[in-house]
Amino acid sequence: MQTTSPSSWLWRSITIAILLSLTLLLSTPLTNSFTPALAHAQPPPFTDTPRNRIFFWKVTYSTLAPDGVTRPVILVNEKYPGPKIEVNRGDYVTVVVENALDVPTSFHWHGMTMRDDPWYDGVPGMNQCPIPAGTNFTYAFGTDNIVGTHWWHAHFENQYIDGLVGVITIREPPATDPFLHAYDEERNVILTDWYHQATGPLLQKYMSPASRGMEPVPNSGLINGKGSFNCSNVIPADLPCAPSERAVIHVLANRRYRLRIINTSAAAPFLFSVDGHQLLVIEADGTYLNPYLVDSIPINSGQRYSAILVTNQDVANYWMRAEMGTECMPPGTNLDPVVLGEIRYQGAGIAPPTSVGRFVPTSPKDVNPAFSAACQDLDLFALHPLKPEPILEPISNNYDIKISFKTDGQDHIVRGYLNDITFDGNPWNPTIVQNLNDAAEYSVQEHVMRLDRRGAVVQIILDNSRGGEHPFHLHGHTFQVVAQGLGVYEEGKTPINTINPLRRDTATVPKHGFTVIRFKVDNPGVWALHCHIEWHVTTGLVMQFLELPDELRAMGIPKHVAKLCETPAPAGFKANTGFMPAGAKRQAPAVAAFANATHFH
Ligand SMILES: *[C@@H]1O[C@H](CO)[C@@H](O)[C@H](O)[C@H]1NC(C)=O
Ligand SMILES: *[C@@H]1O[C@H](CO)[C@@H](O)[C@H](O)[C@H]1NC(C)=O
Ligand SMILES: *[C@@H]1O[C@H](CO)[C@@H](O)[C@H](O)[C@H]1NC(C)=O
Ligand SMILES: *[C@@H]1O[C@H](CO)[C@@H](O)[C@H](O)[C@H]1NC(C)=O
Ligand SMILES: [Cu+2]
Repeated sequence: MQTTSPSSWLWRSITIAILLSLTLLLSTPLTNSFTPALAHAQPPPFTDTPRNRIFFWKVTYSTLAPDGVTRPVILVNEKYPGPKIEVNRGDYVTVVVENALDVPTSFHWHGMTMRDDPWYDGVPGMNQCPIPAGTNFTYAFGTDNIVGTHWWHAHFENQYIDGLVGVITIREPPATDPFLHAYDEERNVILTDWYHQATGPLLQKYMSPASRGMEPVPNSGLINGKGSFNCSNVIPADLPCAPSERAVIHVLANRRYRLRIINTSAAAPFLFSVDGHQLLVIEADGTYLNPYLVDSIPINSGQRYSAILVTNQDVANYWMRAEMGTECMPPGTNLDPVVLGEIRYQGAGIAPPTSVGRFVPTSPKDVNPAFSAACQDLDLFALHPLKPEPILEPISNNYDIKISFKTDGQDHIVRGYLNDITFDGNPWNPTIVQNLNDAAEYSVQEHVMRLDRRGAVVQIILDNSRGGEHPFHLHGHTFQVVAQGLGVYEEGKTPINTINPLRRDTATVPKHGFTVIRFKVDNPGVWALHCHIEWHVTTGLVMQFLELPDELRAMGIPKHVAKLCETPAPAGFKANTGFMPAGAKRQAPAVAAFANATHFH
């Protein structure tokens, strides 16, 4: 077992900082020139006392042509990607959302554990009722013990595919930042797949017998909200299309850039690389790592990595490549699977790069078996947190979750199942509110698992031996990834990562494989476990943990959160299925059950 003493942690941090600055820099002199034009907006200064940081967001319909093709979108403050939340660890974040749409919405803060703030996790039917059209709602959450690269996105129906996404960066105070001296500047690299149609029609087609469960295939991909689609290939041909510019990241030679790489895809996994350069991975989903050098990074929907790019090559322009894992996706006819952006060295001019491919290792010691097969994460056994923690044991609750897709034979629509349950909750009757009522009875399809004992260790075996890949995300926790592989997990036989396993919040369950995660019961709330392929959320690949229900009940619920549930489901929304397309069965929302609850504060 590894030590976790603070002195060891400090020692490791210092060693790594020194090693990084030496190994990365000695070969090339550091230039001290500073070009104001390249400087990004300054992050908030560090303060001794945490601050409340307030953001005002207006959610509206708009139109946008990020890859040249004009389409309807939904935006926050008219921005795509949406406004960035950048705060210091320990700050309190307040987001005032003005919903100027004619439909409800809600927001989830992916990577925030929402300790003490479980009502603001943003999942209708679990933690809140949707924010009604034309009203305001305020989210508020703390960031104690959280650092790194995260993101926010809408969690109502499939609105995030239509543009409701953005970055959350929680900065580490310099005094404790192990990588403070490992990089000079930072840049965001936001990757996404992109559709030329709004989600509504795509969803209607997907949730019909005709799709036979084939997910809508994206048309292109974007880096930092920019792409360049070939207008000759637009379908239908009369969609407005004009040439557009790719994302450009400006850099100076001989500097070190922390790239915060975030995959906000609805469907496609990407392989990210920069021609001619290697990448030193230092963070996964908010967990600092022992630095790990790779040529490319597979990054699945919902996942984040920070990697240091050293601009030690010839002064020139280089392609950034985000290659969609088409072998992990249904076949598409109108897809450009390689999304390009530019790394532009200062002094290299503006001609497009002529670089032709990913970094090619020249010596065997540079060869990094980054991932063992297509549609998988970076090698689990090669990534270890910088601050070691022992594997969680002994296991108190073991869940074997089988992932499958099938039709129920009634309507011939293919749906996703976790242990033969396809999720079907009521957004207007959330679990957190039902829990206030001691006699709450959850339906089978709400798929609620109770975790009653504080300190218990939960193991979840995600068994996907029969299907395609799924990036699974757990709300409210970072989990340990103790095993991942192909075939079927066998207790006692399959090797598990017992030494300082990776901790993150989104892990890929490989095609025809398994992933095993563990976490400790210590955070009262209602936490979704779901596939982050947004189409699979719609089709039922979702379940929920009701964690420490008694403590949660004693916490009550803020008045303005409870008030959300007083507005009935608008016409056209099927109140008992948050995740189904509009227009199906209609049903009144179940608000009466908690109308008189006494716990509201
Ligand atoms: C919502 O907030 C905005 C901006 O803060 C304000 O102008 C507007 O009046 C508010 N709307 C409602 C319905 O309270
Ligand atoms: C765009 O697509 C057309 C038709 O497939 C092709 O002929 C043309 O070369 C493409 N243009 C570019 C810039 O790739
Ligand atoms: C992002 O996630 C999607 C969905 O799993 C995946 O298809 C795509 O390849 C990922 N992108 C990157 C850059 O890994
Ligand atoms: C709430 O309490 C009031 C007064 O006690 C009662 O008249 C009403 O029927 C109650 N509503 C529900 C939904 O139980
Ligand atoms: Cu999935």
